[in-house]
Amino acid sequence: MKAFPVAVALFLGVLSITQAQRETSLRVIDALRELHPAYKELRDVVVNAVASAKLNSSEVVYKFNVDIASRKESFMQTAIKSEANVLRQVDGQPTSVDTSCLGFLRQSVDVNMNLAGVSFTNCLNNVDASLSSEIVRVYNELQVNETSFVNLSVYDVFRGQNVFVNPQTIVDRLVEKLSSVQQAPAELTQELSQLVDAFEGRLGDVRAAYTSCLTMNDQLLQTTLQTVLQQLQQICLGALLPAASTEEPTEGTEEPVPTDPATEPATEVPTESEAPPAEVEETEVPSEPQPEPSTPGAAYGMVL
Ligand SMILES: *[C@@H]1O[C@H](CO)[C@@H](O)[C@H](O)[C@H]1NC(C)=O
Ligand SMILES: *[C@@H]1O[C@H](CO)[C@@H](O)[C@H](O)[C@H]1NC(C)=O
Ligand SMILES: CC(=O)N[C@H]1CO[C@H](CO)[C@@H](O)[C@@H]1O
Repeated sequence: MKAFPVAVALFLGVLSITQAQRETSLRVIDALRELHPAYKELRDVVVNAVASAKLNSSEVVYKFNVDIASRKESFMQTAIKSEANVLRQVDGQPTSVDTSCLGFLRQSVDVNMNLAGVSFTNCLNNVDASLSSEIVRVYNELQVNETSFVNLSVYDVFRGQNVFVNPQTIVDRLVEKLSSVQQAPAELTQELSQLVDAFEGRLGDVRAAYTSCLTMNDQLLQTTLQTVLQQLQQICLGALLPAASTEEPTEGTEEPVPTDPATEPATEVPTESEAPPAEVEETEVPSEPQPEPSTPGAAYGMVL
């Protein structure tokens, strides 16, 4: 009968040590429960930040495309107006001027407009290639960052540990993890907006290259059209008419749409609505032959 209380006391002692140990093991689960919302929040923040960065780059692409279209339009209008101007001179010559000579000039104007059309397409092809590769690049960058952030494992703290043997170590690691998880988002957001800004900057370069491509081609066109006017006088023995006074005399200085005044094309851009530029967006391929080759100027008579 004497041994019994001792045995009981021993048993209770073992029991209480074991129970304390088990309490700590259960605290691991509490710590884990605390970590879960923090992780969820991190994932949400990352997903939102990445989505926001993607939306922002999408917006950048949209503005870029709008801008490219309006630059193209203004250069096209300049070309069309210049053509109309030269044809006005050619068509306005008195009957004493050799009509076949004038016909050659019309053909020359026509050919050079077609060449300008080729150049518009070439400039745009460069834009297309650059834009595609820039989009691929920025999406890759955004993808990389997303995975590298979300990859943080919740459960790697258990690796090499036993939840019943050394629970406190696990709890400590979880607490440490919690604080690192809570610090992550701020720097992520910053990194992402830097990526988007860099993307926008690179597209700015593409746009500048496009504008200078158009400008160079426009100068070529203007030169050839000037040559036609000289040929009109020198070869066809015509005389230049006085400057057009009947059409759009004053409004010509108004700026058209382009959004970015700093990099404006240096051409004087006609705002008005002479017929064509409704089908402006697409890359027109001007190679198909004119339907009526015998009277090349006829189609342009209406433009005047
Ligand atoms: C992603 O997970 C792997 C496997 O657990 C790990 O080796 C790597 O360090 C983790 N990367 C990051 C950024 O956490
Ligand atoms: C996206 O644009 C919004 C509004 O301009 C800005 O507040 C946000 O920081 C941008 N996000 C990123 C990741 O660039
Ligand atoms: C936080 C992070 O992973 N940032 C990376 C985003 O992607 C760029 C380009 O791949 C890396 O240089 C950054 O380290």
